[in-house]
Amino acid sequence: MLRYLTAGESHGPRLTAIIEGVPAGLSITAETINKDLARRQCGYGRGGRMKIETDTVEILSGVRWGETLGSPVTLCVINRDWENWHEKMSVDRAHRDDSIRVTRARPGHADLPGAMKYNHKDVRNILERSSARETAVRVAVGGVAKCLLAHFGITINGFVSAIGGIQAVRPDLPLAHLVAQAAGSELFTYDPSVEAAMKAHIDRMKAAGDSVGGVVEVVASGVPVGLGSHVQWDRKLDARLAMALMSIQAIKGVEIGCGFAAAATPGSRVHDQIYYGDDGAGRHGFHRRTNNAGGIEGGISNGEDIVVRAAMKPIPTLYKPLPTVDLDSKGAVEATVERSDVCAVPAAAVVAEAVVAIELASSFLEKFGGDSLGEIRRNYDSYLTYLQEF
Ligand code: EPS
Repeated sequence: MLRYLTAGESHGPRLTAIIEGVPAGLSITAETINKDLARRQCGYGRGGRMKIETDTVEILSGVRWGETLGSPVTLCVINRDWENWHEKMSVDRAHRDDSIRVTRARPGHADLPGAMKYNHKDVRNILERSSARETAVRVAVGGVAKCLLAHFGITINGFVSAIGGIQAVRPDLPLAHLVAQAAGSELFTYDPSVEAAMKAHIDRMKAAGDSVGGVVEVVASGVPVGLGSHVQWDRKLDARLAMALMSIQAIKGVEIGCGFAAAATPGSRVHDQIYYGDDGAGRHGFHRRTNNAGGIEGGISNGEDIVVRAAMKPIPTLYKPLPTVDLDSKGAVEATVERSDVCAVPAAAVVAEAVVAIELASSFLEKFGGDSLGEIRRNYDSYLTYLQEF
């Protein structure tokens, strides 16, 4: 099983993650991880911070001569903006300056509940850690997970499926086509017909000093039958994926497969019928011709693509701020305006890919676990042989 922690403030010197459970013998390079870090920085609707940063990962432990050792892997992403925050974010008491306290909590942000919980009279002490800047290093952790999964033919791809109520329709085309389409889209969407309308909506919201949410979709392909388990609540794969997705800043809803639509559809049209034989896509055995379950039944992967979606609320920092209450005076004021993005939904698609990859890699190691890649390969191959005979 993989486990990891992240540390770091948005305007501190760097973000750090320690991952434990990465098997020995896995090839990891910073270049592979950096491609995802660069994707996370893109997307229509991003703000000024992304012009300052060029996120790259530094691997500080657990890798020697390009391969993992089996020991904890430490990853680090530098915050270039730290240059502008040395004193304001200093660890040194001598730099304390109460005149720069933030006291006008933004509705929808962690500002007020965080300040009340941790007894801070400066909201910056909360917003620095609750910032979605933290997702940069989570994407780096996801990069390691993706490397592991790729060895076993598992790919993870994220898309934007809605922006501010404008719904993309997933074309009935092979996954590779959708991936290529999204890669060429500033909104990471697979539906070119709605892209102009989505951008126009973001522009309108920006002009109005407002912000925009949306929906991201992640498709994991090549996942074998049998990850997760029905036997205990915290071993269910869908439950784990939901928690991972929900842990991304600003995510307010998660669905697996047809999700909420299943509640309004008769069972005869929700449940994916089971067939045996050639599936027409080069696989032989049990398969389905529909995938309303999103690749998971009873908390167990069923061999179909895993399809999950997450709803992102609009970012709480509004350039036309909402009414709030000042922490000191308790008087009505306008919320603080921190530099922010109008829309970070495309970035959230990359982050969602990362957290799905981490959960799948963790479940994969739980099932086929071994200390080295070779040992996992032997376990996996013998499982595939067993499945063929099932
Ligand atoms: C982000 C960095 C942040 C924001 C955004 C995401 O940078 P800064 O606060 O310096 O502008 O752009 O974070 C938020 C929207 C938020 O509410 O915290 C990033 O690296 O993704």
